[in-house]
Parts: sequence; C-alpha cells; structure tokens
Amino acid sequence: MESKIKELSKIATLIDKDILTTARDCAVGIHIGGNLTLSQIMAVLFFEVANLDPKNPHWEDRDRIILSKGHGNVALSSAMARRGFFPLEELEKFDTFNSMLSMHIDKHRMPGVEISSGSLGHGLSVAVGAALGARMDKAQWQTYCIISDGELEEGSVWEALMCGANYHLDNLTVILDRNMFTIEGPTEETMALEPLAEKLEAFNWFVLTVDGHNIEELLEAFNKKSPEKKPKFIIANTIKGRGVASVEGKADSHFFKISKEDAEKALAALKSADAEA
Ligand SMILES: Cc1ncc(C[n+]2csc(CCOP(=O)(O)OP(=O)(O)O)c2C)c(N)n1
Repeated sequence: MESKIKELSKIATLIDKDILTTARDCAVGIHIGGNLTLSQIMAVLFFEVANLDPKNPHWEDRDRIILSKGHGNVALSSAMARRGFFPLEELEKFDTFNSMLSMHIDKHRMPGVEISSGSLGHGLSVAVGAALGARMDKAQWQTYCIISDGELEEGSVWEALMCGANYHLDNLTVILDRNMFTIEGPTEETMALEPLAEKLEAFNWFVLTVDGHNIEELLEAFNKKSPEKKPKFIIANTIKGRGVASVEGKADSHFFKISKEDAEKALAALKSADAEA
C-alpha cells in the first residue's frame, strides 16, 4: 500500500508540473486554480481506480470518467497523456490552433474523452444516464464524474442528484472538487452550499469527505462500498491554486497568465518537495 501511495503521489506531482509548465507557456493563461486542485484525484482515478485501455479508448467495458468542470482540461490532458491515450508532446500545443487540447474539452478532438464540457452543470446528468445505461445492459463498468462546487449552483445538478438516488445507482461515483471558490469569490458568500454533506445525505447519497490532495484518503474513499445501493459522493476538500504562493487559496487563482518567475518558483518548490519525499 505504501509503495502504491508513493507511486501515485509521484504521478500527481508530474501532473502538477504539467499544469505549471502549460500555464507558463500558454499565451493567454489557463484556469490554473481549478486545475491544481485535480492532480491527486486524476492520478488516483486514471492510474489506480478506473479500468481503462488507452490503446482501445472505445473499449465497451471501460469505466467512464466524466470531467464535468471542463475548464480542468489541463489536469485531465496530463493524466490521459501520461496514461498513454496520446503523446505527452500534445500538451506543448495546448490551446493553440488545431490542437486536440483546448481550454475546454472537445471530445471530437481528444481521444478517450467521454463528453465535451465547459458549459458548467451538465456532466452529472450525462453520468447518471451512463450509469443507468450500464445497469440496464447488466454491464459491470463504473461511472466517475468530477464536478466543481460552482456547478452546485445549477438546478440541473440537483435534478441529477435526485435521479441518481432514485435509481439506486451504486455504479456511480461523484467526486466534488470542493475548493470553496467559484470565479466570483467564496461559495459561502456568493451561493452558500453548507451544510453540504447533510444535504446530499438527505438526497439519499452515500457521502464521504476527504482531503482531496491526500492519495491514501482518496483511495480509501474510492474503495469503500456504498451501502443500500446508494450512489457515492466524495467531497474532496482541495486548495484552489495549490502550490502557487501568490494566489493559493484565493479566487484570483481562477484564470490568469502566470509570470515566468512565479511559474519557475512553483516548479522549483515542487522539485524540492519531490526530492524530500
Ligand atoms: C454554464 C456556465 N456558466 C458560466 C461559466 C463561466 N465560468 C467558468 S468557470 C466558472 C466558475 C468557477 O468555479 P467552479 O465551477 O467552482 O470551478 P473551480 O473553482 O473548481 O475551478 C464560471 C462561472 C461556464 N463555464 N458555464
């Protein structure tokens, strides 16, 4: 178990590194804050939990990973490239003309991606449909859907939550990137969500709360069996802009063009943390 955690931590660090390098090199900037929240979640999902075949991305029995917060496409692209879905060099062309990788996800250009996303609030409805389809087909694959706390401002998400519980979709796991910020500021000041776990439990979901940057806690939550045929909801507490000192834990981290100096500083900090581990 310890070596598995170490291996996944190393992969998460590589994803962090890819995000920072892309942020440094991408002309217009990227959604840096809400990508740096996803590294550990992506590492655990793509390299341990989900059953995937990068050489056969349309394999019928693959688990479905749906990134509903489509602006997290740098973290997704890094994880998918490193898992072998496409060459890592594609990241160097992120958001340039004719690149397969864009600021929001385009499933027609990006091999192995389940849905296009970027317009917030839709992924969970698709995930519920996928999980229900698997159930009807008596298929064994699982559906994983990553959503943002900003998306919980959308009514469609709560309809999907109702639906998932109504159909007892215990083949569906939602991972919430609970970084406490949207584009406008703190969620609790703009559209309060708390007490969130209690609300979700009242909606009949099996709810777990973890540190979203802790590989061990994430693994444990993914592995825990949901009781009474309930769908699973993992509240992953994360830090927006984690690792970039000037914006860490601030709404300002959402989208901006990082300076070369700040990017290099953050990359150097990653390197020394990695050397200590
Ligand atoms: C339907 C819709 N409305 C508005 C936007 C513009 N927008 C982009 S990101 C964002 C909110 C960011 O907060 P959150 O969704 O919590 O993302 P995170 O903090 O995880 O990056 C908004 C409003 C959008 N992409 N889709």
